[in-house]
Amino acid sequence: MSTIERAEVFVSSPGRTFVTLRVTTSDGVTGLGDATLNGRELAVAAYLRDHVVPLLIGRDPARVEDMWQFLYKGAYWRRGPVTMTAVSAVDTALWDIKGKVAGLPVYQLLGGRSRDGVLVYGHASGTDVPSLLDDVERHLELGYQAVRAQAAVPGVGGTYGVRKGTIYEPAAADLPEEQPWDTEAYLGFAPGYLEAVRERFGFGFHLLHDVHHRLTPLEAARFGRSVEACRLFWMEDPTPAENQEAFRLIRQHTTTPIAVGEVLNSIWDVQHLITGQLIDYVRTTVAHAGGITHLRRIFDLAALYQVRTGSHGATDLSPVSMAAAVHLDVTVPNFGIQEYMGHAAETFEVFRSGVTFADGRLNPSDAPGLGVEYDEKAAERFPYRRRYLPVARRLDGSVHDW
Ligand code: GCO
Ligand code: MG
Repeated sequence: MSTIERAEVFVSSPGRTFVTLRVTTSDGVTGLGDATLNGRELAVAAYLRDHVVPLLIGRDPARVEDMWQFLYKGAYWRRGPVTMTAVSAVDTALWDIKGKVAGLPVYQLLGGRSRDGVLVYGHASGTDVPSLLDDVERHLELGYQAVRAQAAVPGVGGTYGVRKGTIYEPAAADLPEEQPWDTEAYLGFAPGYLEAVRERFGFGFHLLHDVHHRLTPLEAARFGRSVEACRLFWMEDPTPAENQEAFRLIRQHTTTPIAVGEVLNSIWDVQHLITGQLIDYVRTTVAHAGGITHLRRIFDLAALYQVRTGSHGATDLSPVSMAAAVHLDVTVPNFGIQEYMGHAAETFEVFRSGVTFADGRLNPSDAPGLGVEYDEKAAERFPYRRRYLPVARRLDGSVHDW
């Protein structure tokens, strides 16, 4: 029997920080997992190195489900982003190994294709409305069939979702930047630019918008209603999801679809949102919600309630989890859309991914496993650099949801 011989944790910052797990079997087969938790990367690296890697050695890499149960139930302390990101990395690496051993791409192990490609949405943003419109145009020219639109709110410095360089990356400073937030200014401004996008480019593509947990349920209801004529594909994270009943209030007032889940990490965290039909799209990801094994379970629960998938795919998900996401997305019956922000050029010096983009869709590679390689030597050129997500403060100085 082949056993797990080695598991290594790599931390590097090619463009942004990534934590990568590489598992090697006694037959010399390797598997990769993404263990990146934006701004808390080293906690997951330590969880893996100190508490998980010693448990893997000598075990059967083929027992993917059993390993998930062993790490999840065996820790006693359940759920939470650090634990679940670590479990995800191991699970993803074992699926990669299983595919390589079988000589099949992971999507074939998951039941094969349900669709020809994975619809993605790209990120258009602007420091003002004209630059947002230019960026929407650029995305449409690149072939995107779905575009998220965000513009800086006048007078509100550092609005989330607005790109500074070529790639949007909110974790930009060594210590958290503290940015002002004004809800009334946002509510007075955002519906207008979404209307401007529809006015200029029409309805022949999907339009999305991320509220980034900034509103109260009633404000979110007002926002959702005010943009109904724009026929959004979704409004994302309209209010924080700790109090899930809050979404019922939003729903009672608007038909704008709701997407939630990028910060949630287990089926129990989304159970009420799904079974109560309080959301339309579930945004949990491979990297943060327990790997392919657990995410598939979440998606199956969602299918029972006509909730579709819309996984997080920001720059803080490495090409390893993007590849895993695409393998899963191409198979699930209730797929909705996949976020695709792309990565900086340096990231691809370290990760070689076989995922391809054409006509607004992603496709997994047909190489055995996930089809991603990690270049350890190249990674050494990009030592770890600490970076934190910003913190938002209301005009009176108190902390707001970021
Ligand atoms: C999204 C997100 C991100 C997050 C980031 C936090 O919808 O893609 O909201 O941009 O802010 O992933 O780590
Ligand atoms: Mg978001």
